[in-house]
Amino acid sequence: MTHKWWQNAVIYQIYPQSFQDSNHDGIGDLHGIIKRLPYLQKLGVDVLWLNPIYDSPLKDNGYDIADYEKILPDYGSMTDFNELLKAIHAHGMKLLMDLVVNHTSDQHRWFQESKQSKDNQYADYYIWRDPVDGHEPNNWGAAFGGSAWTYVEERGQYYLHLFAPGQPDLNWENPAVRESVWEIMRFWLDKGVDGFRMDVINLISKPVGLPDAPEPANYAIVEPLVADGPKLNDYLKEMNEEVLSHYDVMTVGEMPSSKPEDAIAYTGLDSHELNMVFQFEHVQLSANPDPQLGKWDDTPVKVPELKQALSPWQTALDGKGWNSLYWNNHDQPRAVSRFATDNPKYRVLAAKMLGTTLHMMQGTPFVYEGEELGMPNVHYTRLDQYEDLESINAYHELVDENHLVDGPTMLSYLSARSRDNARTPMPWDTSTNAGFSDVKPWFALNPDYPEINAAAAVNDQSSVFYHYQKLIQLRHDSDLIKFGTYEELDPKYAQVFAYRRHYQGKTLLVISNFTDQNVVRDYDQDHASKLLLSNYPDDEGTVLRPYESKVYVFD
Ligand code: TEU
Ligand code: CA
Repeated sequence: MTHKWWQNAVIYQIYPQSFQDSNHDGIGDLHGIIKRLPYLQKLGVDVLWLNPIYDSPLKDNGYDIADYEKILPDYGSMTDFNELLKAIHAHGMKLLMDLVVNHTSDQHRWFQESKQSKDNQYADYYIWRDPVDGHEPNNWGAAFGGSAWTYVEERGQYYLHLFAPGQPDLNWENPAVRESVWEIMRFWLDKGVDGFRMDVINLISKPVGLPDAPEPANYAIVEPLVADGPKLNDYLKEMNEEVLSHYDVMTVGEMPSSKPEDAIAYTGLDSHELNMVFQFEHVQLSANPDPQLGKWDDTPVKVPELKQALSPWQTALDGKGWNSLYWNNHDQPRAVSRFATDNPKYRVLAAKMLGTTLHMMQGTPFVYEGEELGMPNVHYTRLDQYEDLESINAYHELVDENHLVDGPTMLSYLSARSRDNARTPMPWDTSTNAGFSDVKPWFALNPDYPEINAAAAVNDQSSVFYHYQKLIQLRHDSDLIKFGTYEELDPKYAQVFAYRRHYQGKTLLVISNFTDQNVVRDYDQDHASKLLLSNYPDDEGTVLRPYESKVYVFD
């Protein structure tokens, strides 16, 4: 197999609203990103992925796009964008845009026209259905609460929205919709962007007949029913042939509910579809056993389950497709709090341990802003501290309307799982507003910023930042890390995540203690040729100290 540039890459995700304000309005913007490029270059990442920066009413923080070819004025202008792209390239990095085409905003002109009548140019751009016995066409629940259908008087019909009512789903069956999407993609690629992260791209082909889901038919139940639909492979092949194959770019498809076999079909070298997918198995662990509560729970992840969620992807895709690797993004709570600990005594060790565990796997690693500082969850205790519609709607629906859970319990679930944990502004230094802005930020800073911030990390050789810098360097320098096959060790053992990688006669051994206890475990580490990386200054062989993580080479 010929190696591709994105197999050598580490990608850094920027949540533009919360990265860096440059014009004193408390909102991150494109010039702010330009200002921080040297920091990202120092970290050593190759590619930046920006969450949506297009014109939007921001019902879902930009995942509701009103104009795909206009920059949100809060973030800047198209001139600013051109400048940003040039600056990213000048710093030796590449840029991925977020392509959100399962749905648009209801403010997009396609939808504004579509909803007027059944016979306008855009009438079939969305998924419209007649009422059934005066009700919604099926029982599907939407991701952000309520029904997935909203009625529109003018047409006497319902439209489908898997997410919020302000996010109507596009009708991919309509060739004109697909052609419109290809045009948007060419618009950005012709500007020189280096690829796309594709939002919920495995939801674009809906199941034939839109059948009812089993009750409770909430989004957690609906999603696997809609995911990986009958025409998805055809649409992706068409996209590849029409657009992607004409450019040297990379793509990553966000694919909730997908399984390794699906991912091989999408990312296989002969499939001509996408380059990699974001799988969800490891971030959908420890959902609530009560299906009515879906993702809302606060139980910690169990290590054997985590191994079982990650390892099969490593072995199944090896030589057949390609993995993405991530702990964090703008939809997930902070990894150190979720998978390890944010107890101040261990937080730095734990963040490094998680970084090592993931970055030594096969695939393209993604680092989410603040992860390189080991940022923890924000630990809100009141509903009015949240901004995210998913969190706020879920509270009202589950507590106030359906009485499925009491208020304090739901607040504990939100504190563990809310997307807002990841969306607090980036803490740059100890100055007022953490150097993010010189006015009050759009969303409160994590109060721990006087201690956890980028300046402190850059000034401390033993920080999480330098550990990530090292992980990135090691990957760049090593074909064993990039391409080695994966061998899971100790699958049932609850304290330690361990695996080997093999490539051209060399072996890498990765051992991570996920607990705050000393554990003794023998993986033959005493016979290694060398210790490549550790989060402790010395080595005690088979004794693994709290959150200790070590990488050995055998040649
Ligand atoms: O996320 C889709 C997704 O499957 C979930 O992570 C979702 O956000 C939610 O957590 C369901 O419980 C993508 C985007 O990443 C997310 O920010 C958007 O809100 C969503 O699509 C809609 O565009
Ligand atoms: Ca700003």
